[in-house]
Amino acid sequence: PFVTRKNVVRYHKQTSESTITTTLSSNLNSQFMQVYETLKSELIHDPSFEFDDDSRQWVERMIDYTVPGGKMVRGYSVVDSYQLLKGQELTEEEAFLVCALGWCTEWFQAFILAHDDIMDGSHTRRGQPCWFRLPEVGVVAINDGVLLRNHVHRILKKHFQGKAYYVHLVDLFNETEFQTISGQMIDTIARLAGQKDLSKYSMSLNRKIVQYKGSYYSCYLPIACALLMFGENLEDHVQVKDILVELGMYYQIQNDYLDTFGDPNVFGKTGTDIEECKCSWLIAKALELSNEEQKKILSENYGKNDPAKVAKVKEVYHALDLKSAYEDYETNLYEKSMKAIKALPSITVQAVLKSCLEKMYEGHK
Ligand code: DMA
Ligand code: MG
Ligand code: MG
Ligand code: MG
Repeated sequence: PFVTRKNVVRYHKQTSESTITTTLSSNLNSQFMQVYETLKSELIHDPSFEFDDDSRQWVERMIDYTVPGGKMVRGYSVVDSYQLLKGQELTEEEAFLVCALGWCTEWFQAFILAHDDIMDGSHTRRGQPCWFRLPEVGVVAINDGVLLRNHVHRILKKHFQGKAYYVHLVDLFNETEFQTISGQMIDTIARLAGQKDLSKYSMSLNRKIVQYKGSYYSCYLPIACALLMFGENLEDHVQVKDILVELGMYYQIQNDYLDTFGDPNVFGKTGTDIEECKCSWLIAKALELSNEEQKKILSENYGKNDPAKVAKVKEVYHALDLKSAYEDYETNLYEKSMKAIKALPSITVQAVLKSCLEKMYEGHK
Protein backbone atom coordinates (compact mmCIF):
# COMPACT_ATOMS: atom_id res chain seq x y z
CA PRO A 1 0.00 0.00 0.00
CA PHE A 2 0.96 3.64 -0.50
CA VAL A 3 0.87 4.46 3.17
CA THR A 4 2.10 1.77 5.49
CA ARG A 5 2.09 1.72 9.26
CA LYS A 6 5.84 1.88 9.58
CA ASN A 7 5.98 4.92 7.35
CA VAL A 8 3.77 6.90 9.64
CA VAL A 9 5.54 9.63 11.51
CA ARG A 10 3.86 11.34 14.38
CA TYR A 11 4.28 15.03 14.83
CA HIS A 12 3.45 16.45 18.21
CA LYS A 13 2.96 20.12 18.23
CA GLN A 14 2.69 21.96 21.47
CA THR A 15 0.22 24.80 21.13
CA SER A 16 -0.89 27.35 23.66
CA GLU A 17 -3.95 25.32 24.47
CA SER A 18 -3.47 21.74 23.51
CA THR A 19 -1.33 19.13 21.86
CA ILE A 20 -2.06 18.59 18.20
CA THR A 21 -1.28 15.23 16.77
CA THR A 22 -1.06 14.96 13.02
CA THR A 23 -0.18 11.77 11.25
CA LEU A 24 1.76 12.13 8.07
CA SER A 25 3.39 9.52 5.97
CA SER A 26 7.13 10.09 5.94
CA ASN A 27 7.29 9.32 2.24
CA LEU A 28 4.20 11.36 1.51
CA ASN A 29 6.38 13.92 -0.18
CA SER A 30 7.72 11.52 -2.79
CA GLN A 31 4.29 9.92 -3.29
CA PHE A 32 2.77 13.31 -3.83
CA MET A 33 5.45 14.20 -6.39
CA GLN A 34 5.04 10.84 -8.14
CA VAL A 35 1.35 11.55 -8.58
CA TYR A 36 2.28 14.95 -10.00
CA GLU A 37 4.41 13.29 -12.68
CA THR A 38 1.59 10.89 -13.53
CA LEU A 39 -1.00 13.64 -13.84
CA LYS A 40 1.31 15.81 -15.92
CA SER A 41 2.04 12.93 -18.25
CA GLU A 42 -1.67 12.22 -18.67
CA LEU A 43 -2.38 15.86 -19.45
CA ILE A 44 0.30 16.14 -22.11
CA HIS A 45 -0.98 12.96 -23.74
CA ASP A 46 -4.63 13.92 -23.49
CA PRO A 47 -6.31 12.07 -26.38
CA SER A 48 -8.81 14.92 -26.84
CA PHE A 49 -6.09 17.01 -28.43
CA GLU A 50 -3.56 16.22 -31.15
CA PHE A 51 -0.36 17.24 -29.40
CA ASP A 52 2.80 17.69 -31.42
CA ASP A 53 6.27 18.09 -29.94
CA ASP A 54 6.05 21.88 -29.64
CA SER A 55 2.68 22.01 -27.93
CA ARG A 56 3.56 19.12 -25.62
CA GLN A 57 6.81 20.77 -24.59
CA TRP A 58 5.08 24.09 -24.04
CA VAL A 59 2.46 22.61 -21.74
CA GLU A 60 4.97 20.51 -19.84
CA ARG A 61 7.27 23.45 -19.25
CA MET A 62 4.36 25.69 -18.31
CA ILE A 63 3.03 23.20 -15.77
CA ASP A 64 6.47 22.61 -14.28
CA TYR A 65 7.00 26.34 -14.01
CA THR A 66 3.67 27.28 -12.45
CA VAL A 67 2.21 24.34 -10.53
CA PRO A 68 4.74 22.83 -8.08
CA GLY A 69 7.40 24.92 -6.36
CA GLY A 70 5.23 26.64 -3.80
CA LYS A 71 4.84 25.34 -0.28
CA MET A 72 1.95 23.20 -1.49
CA VAL A 73 0.05 23.87 1.73
CA ARG A 74 -3.28 23.38 -0.01
CA GLY A 75 -2.33 20.12 -1.67
CA TYR A 76 -0.92 18.64 1.50
CA SER A 77 -3.95 19.86 3.40
CA VAL A 78 -6.20 17.65 1.28
CA VAL A 79 -4.04 14.58 1.88
CA ASP A 80 -3.48 15.28 5.55
CA SER A 81 -7.17 15.98 6.21
CA TYR A 82 -8.28 12.83 4.45
CA GLN A 83 -5.80 10.75 6.44
CA LEU A 84 -7.12 12.21 9.67
CA LEU A 85 -10.71 11.53 8.62
CA LYS A 86 -9.92 7.97 7.60
CA GLY A 87 -7.94 7.22 10.73
CA GLN A 88 -6.37 4.13 9.20
CA GLU A 89 -4.13 3.08 6.35
CA LEU A 90 -5.16 4.27 2.93
CA THR A 91 -5.48 1.81 0.10
CA GLU A 92 -3.26 2.36 -2.89
CA GLU A 93 -6.19 3.69 -4.90
CA GLU A 94 -7.25 6.06 -2.14
CA ALA A 95 -3.73 7.37 -1.71
CA PHE A 96 -3.47 8.08 -5.43
CA LEU A 97 -6.87 9.76 -5.56
CA VAL A 98 -6.32 11.94 -2.53
CA CYS A 99 -2.96 13.09 -3.92
CA ALA A 100 -4.63 13.82 -7.29
CA LEU A 101 -7.26 15.87 -5.48
CA GLY A 102 -4.52 17.71 -3.62
CA TRP A 103 -2.92 18.51 -6.96
CA CYS A 104 -6.24 19.83 -8.27
CA THR A 105 -6.12 22.52 -5.56
CA GLU A 106 -2.53 23.35 -6.56
CA TRP A 107 -3.45 23.46 -10.26
CA PHE A 108 -6.35 25.73 -9.40
CA GLN A 109 -4.03 28.06 -7.55
CA ALA A 110 -1.54 28.04 -10.47
CA PHE A 111 -4.38 29.19 -12.74
CA ILE A 112 -5.37 31.99 -10.37
CA LEU A 113 -1.78 33.11 -9.82
CA ALA A 114 -0.88 33.13 -13.52
CA HIS A 115 -3.58 35.76 -14.02
CA ASP A 116 -3.04 37.45 -10.65
CA ASP A 117 0.57 38.28 -11.47
CA ILE A 118 -0.47 39.91 -14.73
CA MET A 119 -3.18 41.96 -13.04
CA ASP A 120 -0.88 42.96 -10.17
CA GLY A 121 2.09 43.85 -12.39
CA SER A 122 4.23 41.50 -10.30
CA HIS A 123 7.78 40.61 -11.22
CA THR A 124 8.66 37.55 -9.20
CA ARG A 125 6.92 34.60 -7.60
CA ARG A 126 8.40 31.67 -5.73
CA GLY A 127 11.87 33.09 -6.25
CA GLN A 128 11.70 33.27 -10.05
CA PRO A 129 10.24 35.65 -12.64
CA CYS A 130 6.46 35.41 -12.99
CA TRP A 131 5.48 33.15 -15.89
CA PHE A 132 4.14 36.03 -18.01
CA ARG A 133 7.42 37.91 -17.54
CA LEU A 134 9.31 35.37 -19.63
CA PRO A 135 9.90 37.06 -23.01
CA GLU A 136 8.53 34.15 -25.00
CA VAL A 137 5.40 33.92 -22.82
CA GLY A 138 3.86 37.38 -22.31
CA VAL A 139 0.15 37.45 -23.09
CA VAL A 140 0.13 33.70 -23.86
CA ALA A 141 0.04 33.41 -20.04
CA ILE A 142 -3.63 34.42 -20.21
CA ASN A 143 -4.41 31.35 -22.27
CA ASP A 144 -2.08 29.23 -20.15
CA GLY A 145 -4.00 30.25 -17.04
CA VAL A 146 -7.25 29.11 -18.63
CA LEU A 147 -5.53 25.90 -19.68
CA LEU A 148 -4.44 25.24 -16.09
CA ARG A 149 -8.03 25.79 -15.02
CA ASN A 150 -9.12 23.22 -17.60
CA HIS A 151 -6.52 20.78 -16.30
CA VAL A 152 -8.33 20.70 -12.95
CA HIS A 153 -11.44 19.46 -14.70
CA ARG A 154 -9.50 17.06 -16.96
CA ILE A 155 -8.02 15.48 -13.82
CA LEU A 156 -11.37 15.32 -12.05
CA LYS A 157 -13.04 13.79 -15.07
CA LYS A 158 -10.38 11.18 -15.66
CA HIS A 159 -10.05 10.00 -12.08
CA PHE A 160 -13.31 10.79 -10.32
CA GLN A 161 -16.02 10.52 -12.96
CA GLY A 162 -17.37 7.23 -11.64
CA LYS A 163 -17.53 8.36 -8.00
CA ALA A 164 -20.77 9.30 -6.30
CA TYR A 165 -19.18 12.54 -5.10
CA TYR A 166 -17.88 13.55 -8.57
CA VAL A 167 -20.68 16.02 -9.25
CA HIS A 168 -20.12 17.62 -5.84
CA LEU A 169 -16.41 17.98 -6.50
CA VAL A 170 -17.05 19.67 -9.82
CA ASP A 171 -19.56 21.96 -8.18
CA LEU A 172 -17.13 22.76 -5.37
CA PHE A 173 -14.39 23.79 -7.79
CA ASN A 174 -16.85 25.84 -9.82
CA GLU A 175 -18.25 27.64 -6.78
CA THR A 176 -14.75 28.30 -5.46
CA GLU A 177 -13.69 29.68 -8.80
CA PHE A 178 -16.63 32.06 -8.91
CA GLN A 179 -15.85 33.30 -5.40
CA THR A 180 -12.14 33.69 -6.15
CA ILE A 181 -12.44 35.54 -9.43
CA SER A 182 -15.17 37.76 -8.00
CA GLY A 183 -12.76 38.57 -5.17
CA GLN A 184 -10.04 39.26 -7.72
CA MET A 185 -12.43 41.61 -9.48
CA ILE A 186 -13.20 43.67 -6.37
CA ASP A 187 -9.50 43.62 -5.42
CA THR A 188 -8.71 45.13 -8.81
CA ILE A 189 -11.56 47.62 -9.21
CA ALA A 190 -11.24 48.88 -5.60
CA ARG A 191 -8.10 50.57 -6.85
CA LEU A 192 -10.07 52.84 -9.15
CA ALA A 193 -11.92 54.27 -6.16
CA GLY A 194 -8.84 54.24 -3.92
CA GLN A 195 -6.69 56.13 -6.39
CA LYS A 196 -9.20 58.97 -6.42
CA ASP A 197 -9.91 58.95 -2.72
CA LEU A 198 -7.89 56.77 -0.35
CA SER A 199 -10.48 57.21 2.42
CA LYS A 200 -12.68 54.79 0.44
CA TYR A 201 -10.45 52.03 1.83
CA SER A 202 -11.57 50.41 5.06
CA MET A 203 -11.19 47.25 7.09
CA SER A 204 -14.61 46.10 5.94
CA LEU A 205 -13.64 46.46 2.27
CA ASN A 206 -10.38 44.62 2.94
CA ARG A 207 -12.30 41.86 4.74
CA LYS A 208 -14.58 41.39 1.78
CA ILE A 209 -11.65 41.26 -0.65
CA VAL A 210 -9.58 38.78 1.37
CA GLN A 211 -12.61 36.61 2.01
CA TYR A 212 -13.49 36.17 -1.62
CA LYS A 213 -10.15 36.27 -3.39
CA GLY A 214 -8.20 34.17 -0.95
CA SER A 215 -10.15 32.46 1.75
CA TYR A 216 -12.38 30.01 -0.06
CA TYR A 217 -9.74 28.56 -2.30
CA SER A 218 -6.91 28.56 0.21
CA CYS A 219 -8.62 27.19 3.23
CA TYR A 220 -12.12 25.89 2.59
CA LEU A 221 -11.45 24.17 -0.75
CA PRO A 222 -8.81 21.65 0.47
CA ILE A 223 -10.80 20.55 3.52
CA ALA A 224 -14.04 20.41 1.55
CA CYS A 225 -12.29 18.17 -1.02
CA ALA A 226 -11.23 15.77 1.73
CA LEU A 227 -14.71 15.76 3.27
CA LEU A 228 -16.34 15.01 -0.08
CA MET A 229 -13.95 12.19 -0.84
CA PHE A 230 -14.68 10.80 2.61
CA GLY A 231 -18.36 10.69 1.63
CA GLU A 232 -19.52 13.65 3.70
CA ASN A 233 -22.27 16.05 2.71
CA LEU A 234 -20.88 19.60 2.82
CA GLU A 235 -24.24 20.96 3.95
CA ASP A 236 -23.69 19.15 7.24
CA HIS A 237 -20.52 21.15 7.89
CA VAL A 238 -21.63 24.76 7.96
CA GLN A 239 -19.70 25.56 11.15
CA VAL A 240 -16.58 24.01 9.66
CA LYS A 241 -16.96 26.31 6.69
CA ASP A 242 -17.39 29.38 8.90
CA ILE A 243 -14.23 28.57 10.84
CA LEU A 244 -12.24 27.88 7.67
CA VAL A 245 -13.38 31.06 5.95
CA GLU A 246 -12.20 33.07 8.95
CA LEU A 247 -8.89 31.17 9.00
CA GLY A 248 -8.46 31.67 5.27
CA MET A 249 -8.97 35.39 5.72
CA TYR A 250 -6.16 35.32 8.23
CA TYR A 251 -3.98 33.54 5.68
CA GLN A 252 -4.63 36.25 3.12
CA ILE A 253 -4.09 39.02 5.69
CA GLN A 254 -0.74 37.38 6.45
CA ASN A 255 -0.06 37.65 2.71
CA ASP A 256 -0.93 41.38 2.81
CA TYR A 257 1.33 41.86 5.82
CA LEU A 258 4.26 39.98 4.25
CA ASP A 259 3.91 41.93 1.00
CA THR A 260 5.40 44.90 2.86
CA PHE A 261 7.11 43.41 5.91
CA GLY A 262 8.21 39.99 4.64
CA ASP A 263 11.77 39.19 3.63
CA PRO A 264 11.67 38.83 -0.19
CA ASN A 265 14.25 36.03 0.03
CA VAL A 266 11.94 34.01 2.24
CA PHE A 267 8.67 35.21 0.70
CA GLY A 268 9.90 34.49 -2.85
CA LYS A 269 8.66 37.77 -4.28
CA THR A 270 8.91 41.50 -3.84
CA GLY A 271 5.67 43.13 -2.85
CA THR A 272 3.77 45.54 -5.08
CA ASP A 273 0.71 46.32 -2.93
CA ILE A 274 1.75 49.89 -2.05
CA GLU A 275 2.73 50.77 -5.63
CA GLU A 276 -0.40 49.10 -7.01
CA CYS A 277 -2.68 50.97 -4.60
CA LYS A 278 -4.15 47.75 -3.20
CA CYS A 279 -6.74 47.84 -0.46
CA SER A 280 -4.48 45.70 1.68
CA TRP A 281 -4.97 44.99 5.38
CA LEU A 282 -2.03 47.29 6.16
CA ILE A 283 -3.41 50.40 4.46
CA ALA A 284 -6.88 49.74 5.86
CA LYS A 285 -5.46 49.40 9.37
CA ALA A 286 -3.21 52.43 8.88
CA LEU A 287 -6.18 54.58 7.86
CA GLU A 288 -8.02 53.40 10.95
CA LEU A 289 -5.16 54.28 13.32
CA SER A 290 -3.71 57.42 11.73
CA ASN A 291 -4.19 61.08 12.60
CA GLU A 292 -5.03 63.73 10.00
CA GLU A 293 -1.41 64.49 9.23
CA GLN A 294 -0.56 60.83 8.66
CA LYS A 295 -3.67 60.37 6.53
CA LYS A 296 -2.47 63.22 4.35
CA ILE A 297 0.96 61.60 3.91
CA LEU A 298 -0.69 58.31 3.01
CA SER A 299 -3.03 59.94 0.49
CA GLU A 300 -0.18 61.76 -1.21
CA ASN A 301 2.17 58.79 -1.40
CA TYR A 302 0.13 55.60 -1.61
CA GLY A 303 -0.33 53.93 -4.98
CA LYS A 304 2.61 55.54 -6.75
CA ASN A 305 5.36 53.68 -8.53
CA ASP A 306 8.08 55.75 -6.90
CA PRO A 307 10.47 54.28 -4.31
CA ALA A 308 10.65 57.55 -2.35
CA LYS A 309 6.85 57.61 -2.02
CA VAL A 310 6.74 53.95 -1.07
CA ALA A 311 9.31 54.70 1.64
CA LYS A 312 7.09 57.48 3.02
CA VAL A 313 4.16 55.10 3.28
CA LYS A 314 6.35 52.57 5.09
CA GLU A 315 7.48 55.27 7.53
CA VAL A 316 3.87 55.86 8.51
CA TYR A 317 3.32 52.11 8.86
CA HIS A 318 6.27 51.94 11.25
CA ALA A 319 5.15 55.01 13.20
CA LEU A 320 1.74 53.40 13.67
CA ASP A 321 3.37 50.16 14.81
CA LEU A 322 1.33 48.08 12.39
CA LYS A 323 3.52 45.12 13.24
CA SER A 324 2.01 45.03 16.74
CA ALA A 325 -1.49 45.58 15.39
CA TYR A 326 -0.97 42.63 13.08
CA GLU A 327 0.42 40.42 15.84
CA ASP A 328 -2.57 41.26 18.04
CA TYR A 329 -4.95 40.30 15.27
CA GLU A 330 -3.00 37.09 14.70
CA THR A 331 -3.05 36.04 18.35
CA ASN A 332 -6.72 36.88 18.79
CA LEU A 333 -7.71 34.98 15.69
CA TYR A 334 -5.75 31.93 16.77
CA GLU A 335 -7.50 31.84 20.12
CA LYS A 336 -10.91 32.53 18.67
CA SER A 337 -10.49 29.82 16.03
CA MET A 338 -9.19 27.27 18.52
CA LYS A 339 -12.19 27.92 20.73
CA ALA A 340 -14.61 27.47 17.83
CA ILE A 341 -12.83 24.28 16.74
CA LYS A 342 -13.07 22.80 20.22
CA ALA A 343 -16.80 23.42 20.22
CA LEU A 344 -17.31 21.17 17.18
CA PRO A 345 -19.07 17.88 17.90
CA SER A 346 -16.68 15.55 16.07
CA ILE A 347 -13.19 14.97 17.51
CA THR A 348 -11.97 13.86 14.08
CA VAL A 349 -13.18 17.03 12.41
CA GLN A 350 -11.59 18.98 15.26
CA ALA A 351 -8.27 17.29 14.44
CA VAL A 352 -8.60 18.20 10.77
CA LEU A 353 -9.20 21.85 11.59
CA LYS A 354 -6.49 21.99 14.24
CA SER A 355 -4.02 20.66 11.69
CA CYS A 356 -5.19 23.32 9.24
CA LEU A 357 -4.85 26.03 11.89
CA GLU A 358 -1.27 24.96 12.58
CA LYS A 359 -0.44 25.01 8.87
CA MET A 360 -1.83 28.50 8.52
CA TYR A 361 0.27 29.71 11.43
CA GLU A 362 3.44 28.03 10.25
CA GLY A 363 4.19 30.30 7.36
CA HIS A 364 3.19 31.23 3.94
CA LYS A 365 3.00 30.18 0.31
C1 DMA B 1 -4.00 36.71 -3.44
O1 DMA B 1 -3.92 37.98 -3.87
C2 DMA B 1 -5.20 36.08 -3.94
C3 DMA B 1 -5.23 35.37 -5.04
C4 DMA B 1 -6.53 34.89 -5.49
C5 DMA B 1 -4.03 35.06 -5.82
P1 DMA B 1 -2.49 38.63 -3.98
O2 DMA B 1 -2.37 39.30 -5.29
O3 DMA B 1 -2.23 39.45 -2.77
O4 DMA B 1 -1.55 37.34 -3.95
P2 DMA B 1 0.00 37.42 -4.10
O5 DMA B 1 0.48 38.31 -2.98
O6 DMA B 1 0.45 35.99 -3.93
O7 DMA B 1 0.28 37.97 -5.44
MG1 MG C 1 -0.70 39.32 -6.55
MG1 MG D 1 -3.73 40.09 -6.57
MG1 MG E 1 -0.45 39.73 -1.82
